Amino acid sequence: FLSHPEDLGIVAVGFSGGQGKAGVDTGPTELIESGLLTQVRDELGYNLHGHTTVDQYTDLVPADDPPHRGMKNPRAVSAVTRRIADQVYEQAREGRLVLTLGGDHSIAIGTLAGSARATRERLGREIAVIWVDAHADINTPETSDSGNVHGMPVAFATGLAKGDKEEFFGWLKDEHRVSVKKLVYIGLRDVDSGEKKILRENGIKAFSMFDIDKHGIGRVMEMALAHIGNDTPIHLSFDVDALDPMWAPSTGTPVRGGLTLREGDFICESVHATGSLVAVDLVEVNPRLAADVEGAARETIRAGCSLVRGSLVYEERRVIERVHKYHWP
Ligand code: HAR
Ligand code: MN
Ligand code: MN
Ligand code: MN
Repeated sequence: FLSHPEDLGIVAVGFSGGQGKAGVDTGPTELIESGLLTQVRDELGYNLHGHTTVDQYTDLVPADDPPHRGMKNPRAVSAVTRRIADQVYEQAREGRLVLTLGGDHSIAIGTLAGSARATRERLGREIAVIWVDAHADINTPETSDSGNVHGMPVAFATGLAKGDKEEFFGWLKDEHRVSVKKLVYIGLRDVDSGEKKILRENGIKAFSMFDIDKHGIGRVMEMALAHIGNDTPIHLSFDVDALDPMWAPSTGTPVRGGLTLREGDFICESVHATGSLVAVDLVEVNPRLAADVEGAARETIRAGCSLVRGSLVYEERRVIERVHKYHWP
């Protein structure tokens, strides 16, 4: 689906307003400073385009941003995700694979909007979404207990939650939306009761940690990709908290009993191997957290880099790459 598979459009999002913990806005800087993008360019052979310096979106964050329908920072998150949607769209419409580095997971409102719109315009196709996360992030403003928008992006992206005014996600139109029928979850283990109801009522495909234990990650990926169907453009949105805190301790809402790093890498590699990947998000890396654990931030960044690399490795280079990646950095 990519007209330039060797070209990568980068969107680096220094934004934390979808949740309450400072520091997740420094995630992309730390990932980039650890060498992620130079590795992607020099070792994986991609040409880099787009926003390789981190955008803080300070011009879009109002001084006063009281809650709306229970959502915290609603104007800021709406305005920032709207900008991200344009940034992703600009890269995706060139036929480039788009890599977005977050930032909290609210930013996926923008990344999905941008890639859904570009894929519709460019190919006349709907994207499928593979959402890898401990959480379902499908609360509506009304079902959310926290009011944190990073727990709501899937609801807005699918239209299960609708914006009202322009400044409260009213800018999201049908062209930005994704279908619940082409959405697949992997790694779930902390889902709110209101979210379980939404998943059930909409027949949304979800592979929890139970399913991964039962079938193994290989079979789960076969089933997940079969659900999407061959020959469908795929947007992979990877929340680093899908990994067990053993591998990714520095994240805002860690949940025990998660994926091993190898299972996470396998998910990314399997999606890449379909040849249908059009966009990847890596979110919720917060280097400020778990500071009491020796090397926590370094290990989390290392894990994040590994996931991104797994999703980008050219097929013909994979065998060599497998040897490389465990010796890097
Ligand atoms: N479900 C809870 C809420 O709505 C927690 C969401 C946590 N989300 C993330 N992203 N860390 O997956 O607030
Ligand atoms: Mn090119
Ligand atoms: Mn998430
Ligand atoms: Mn999560």
